[in-house]
Amino acid sequence: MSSIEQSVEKAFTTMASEPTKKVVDLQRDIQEQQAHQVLTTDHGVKVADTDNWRCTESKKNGPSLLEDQIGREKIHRFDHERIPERVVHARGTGAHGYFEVVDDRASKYTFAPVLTDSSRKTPVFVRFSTVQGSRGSADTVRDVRGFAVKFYTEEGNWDIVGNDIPVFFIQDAIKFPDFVHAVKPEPHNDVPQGQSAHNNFWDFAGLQPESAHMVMWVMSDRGVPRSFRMMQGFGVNTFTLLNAAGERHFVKFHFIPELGVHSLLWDEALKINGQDPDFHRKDLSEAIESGAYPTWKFAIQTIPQSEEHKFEFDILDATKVWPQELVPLEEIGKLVLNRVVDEFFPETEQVAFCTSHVVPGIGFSNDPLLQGRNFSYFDTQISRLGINWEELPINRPVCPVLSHNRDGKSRHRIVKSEVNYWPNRKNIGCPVSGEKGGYVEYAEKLEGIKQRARGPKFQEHFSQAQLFYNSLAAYEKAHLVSAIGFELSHCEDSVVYKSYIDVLNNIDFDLAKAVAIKVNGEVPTKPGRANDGKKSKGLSQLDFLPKNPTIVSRRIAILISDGFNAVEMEAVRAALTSAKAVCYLIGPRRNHIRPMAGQDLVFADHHFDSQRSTLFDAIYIPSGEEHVKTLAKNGRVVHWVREAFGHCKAIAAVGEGVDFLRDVVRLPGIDLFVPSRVQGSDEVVTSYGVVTTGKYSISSAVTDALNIA
Ligand code: HDD
Repeated sequence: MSSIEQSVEKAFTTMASEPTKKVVDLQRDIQEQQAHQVLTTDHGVKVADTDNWRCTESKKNGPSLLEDQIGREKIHRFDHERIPERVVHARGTGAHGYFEVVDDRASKYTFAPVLTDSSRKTPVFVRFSTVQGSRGSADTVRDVRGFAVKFYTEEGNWDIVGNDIPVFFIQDAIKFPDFVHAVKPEPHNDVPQGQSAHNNFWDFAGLQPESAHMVMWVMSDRGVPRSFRMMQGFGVNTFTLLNAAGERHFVKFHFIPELGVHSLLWDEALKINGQDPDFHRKDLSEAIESGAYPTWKFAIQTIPQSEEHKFEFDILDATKVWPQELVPLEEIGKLVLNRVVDEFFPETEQVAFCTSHVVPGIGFSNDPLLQGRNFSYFDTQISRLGINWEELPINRPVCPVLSHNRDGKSRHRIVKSEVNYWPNRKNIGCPVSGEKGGYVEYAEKLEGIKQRARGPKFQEHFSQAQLFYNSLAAYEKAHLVSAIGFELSHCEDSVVYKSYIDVLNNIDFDLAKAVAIKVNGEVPTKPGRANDGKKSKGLSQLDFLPKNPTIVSRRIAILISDGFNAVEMEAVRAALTSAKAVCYLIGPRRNHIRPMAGQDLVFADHHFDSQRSTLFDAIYIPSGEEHVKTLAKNGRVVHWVREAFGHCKAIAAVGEGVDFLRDVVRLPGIDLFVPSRVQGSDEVVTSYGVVTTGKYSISSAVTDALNIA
């Protein structure tokens, strides 16, 4: 065994925090650059001057010479740095991690060791993305989020190319180019970027009512996640599992975040787009680097082959969920992300997923969306990365690869063999039976007429859109009305915004009326379709509040200025930090801030103008008379606190900080809730937006820190 193979072998059996087999595999290609290392050309010759193009008589401004091969190489390489961005999901970020089986009950359904062998730790690479915007667009736009997982299994790579929403806009892959053209910037002016609030998207959605269910999800709070770490992931399409007895089940894949499912408010999302367009990608890497590893439960829903037709909806229709009441979730695994990439381009940009990449024990269904996807992904990688894209370090499997496929542009692998075909006299690269691990497709009986048509159950588009709407909490419904109202208000063609009201009226009469009033639509006088009042579990985000709410990795701003109480602040900060929240001191300048007399200087991490309340989950205002007077005179700080209050964030204040808070947020109709008293006389005031926004109060950590009775 070579030393690389030995380290690869070792890595596969190591513990959670140690590198996975894939991470070790990538070491072959990683070049650690050292300080004072010498610059060379790409052909390895040391470079003497990288700043001046060779020219004649430089002092007299002579022309640059074509002969300068060092200058030419530098420009050649630069000219070709960009590759085509992904036609959708161009904006994204990724991380490494692993997948583990926590319950081997899936062996009832599949013989795939990745889903059944609890002794395995399968390396994964996950890429999260937005759909509509280009590579440079902002993170917190209203959009679907991609949730693509590459499992580097011992049986080959398996990709779940999913989203944070369990259904899709269309039922048949042949509609994908129409849908994408409609949602992307319009052809005549290339507007808008990173949003669906425009004529063409809503025009298409109105005329293609199968999108109604997915539109409801994207317009709900799901469209503006607080973090990639706080979203669900869904395989969306119906796949199949095959067990050792040769029995087949239909399956849907789910990832459920341990932190719960949380969203931004739309106002926050809009502002963060400008304040920090990289908000989500930074959030992911900061969490991983601080050891707060994002973790998801992995669950499956299964339906035996014999029960395919037992449901009101078609289980192969990607615009439908399988309600949990009918098909319960079974938790079988855990996904953990524990390592950021070393270099963005070769890893996150060059990673390429294919729904067609499955391993023995996992297969496809006749879901017409999936069938088309199975063609599209491989195809798009050829134009994005070239035919040998599977040899790129991030894409190559960790198990042995031997095929008779050869050549093509940018072939990396060097294969030492006299034969590249089958059958051959040396028996190299021979196919093997299913018993020996060969991928054998399920033998499925088919009969019928070849035609361009969809099954009868594919014709019904509104019942599950209604189920979703009915299952939302009142505040979630209100957010949804505002979101559709926002989007339709950005459509200038009245045909578009007026006609979508008809679609909404097929979902819910009150919803249609509320939106129509907002956007100048025709207010309906009777429901387009009765609302049957049915609800289902697992659709509202409130169903995903974690059992043990946590402030781990939550960002907390501590507002300080000269004369603040540093001793008290340090006590609170220590409590918050030990609860693994991330605290930032925000002051009038990024420099030393002078606390109360006798206390040591404290260095502020940022100044009030450089950050905004929207970038934090909670605020804490320490005590200190002079400090509070300074804060009160600063309009930016007053805005900070009012804005945080308006966004229902947890706000803690102590001593004079409480008076300041009262003055600042004393708005008509809003009463502050004063939950408890600090031992002695100081009060802690917390505004509770917890339930309505899914944000957690920092009050328990503050309570502990200040030893509140
Ligand atoms: Fe797709 C990318 C998810 C339908 C064609 N898709 C892409 C990515 C995700 C999804 C997460 C980004 C992968 C990455 O990070 O590199 N797509 C979905 C889901 C769908 C779906 C959940 C519905 C169930 N997609 C879909 C259809 C087609 C495509 C029906 C075409 C017929 N998707 C593509 C693509 C992309 C892509 C054009 C662009 C970049 C890429 O594949 O690698 O081929």
